[in-house]
Amino acid sequence: MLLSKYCYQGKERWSYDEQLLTVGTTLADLLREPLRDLVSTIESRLTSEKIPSGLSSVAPIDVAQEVWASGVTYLRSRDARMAESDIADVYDLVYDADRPELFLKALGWRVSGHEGPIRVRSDSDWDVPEPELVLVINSQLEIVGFTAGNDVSSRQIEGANPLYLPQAKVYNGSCAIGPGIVISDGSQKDFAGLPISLNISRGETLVFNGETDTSQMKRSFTELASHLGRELDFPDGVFLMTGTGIIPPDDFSLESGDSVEIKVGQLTLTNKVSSL
Ligand code: DO4
Ligand code: MG
Repeated sequence: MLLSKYCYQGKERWSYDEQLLTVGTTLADLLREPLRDLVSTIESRLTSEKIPSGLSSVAPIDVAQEVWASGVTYLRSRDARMAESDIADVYDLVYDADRPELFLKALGWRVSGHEGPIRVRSDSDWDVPEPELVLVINSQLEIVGFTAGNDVSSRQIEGANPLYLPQAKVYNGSCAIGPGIVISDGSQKDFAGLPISLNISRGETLVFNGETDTSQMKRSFTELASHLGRELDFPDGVFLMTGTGIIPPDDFSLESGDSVEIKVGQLTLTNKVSSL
């Protein structure tokens, strides 16, 4: 079942599959509920209004949620970071450490949705998309669903010095999620072995494609969520990107106009690199 968000008649409206939820329903209203009550809470807010055809979804997040991210959770990411940096040890150490790398990626209002713009920084010339499964976590730190995400990053800036991580990761157009949130059935089996793929097209030409799946991750999703919530409360819920296992070759860099398609399980998130 898919929870999505639309802008309809000047109002933000959440929907569950084909039906709109009541005006005024926020994601926080849903993420304050325990997972066992989530579906009944959603159903209690269903209206008889269907999503009008032709309406495009927006990022399935509100201003009340933050997007956090995990890094170096796949061997492929550890190897790429070690290759791009003169200070390779930090990545090797964090890959094996008990404590994961976690960083604040975006506030809800900064996030692009499906078919929204993404960007590369004007002061960087080595930039990549990072296709990631994004956990949706409630106020009780339960994983209630997932969406697809793009942790657009500057390899040049992070490679120059790991202390530049916030500048490599956090800038206008660096975070996209969507198109909607797949609600968990509570068993976690809906997250196991999920395929993830990345296709990058330049005009009509496919310039990169790669695949992985979530079984390649070094850490478990519950481990990442519990580390995030150790000393931070999320009364309105939070999103957590779980790291990339797909990295284009070192001579590849994103360009304006490139179209980036990320698939995570049944979800497809597409974004174009804007020139603005
Ligand atoms: O330390 C860099 C972060 C790496 C990252 O974002 C990832 O592995 O996905
Ligand atoms: Mg990442």
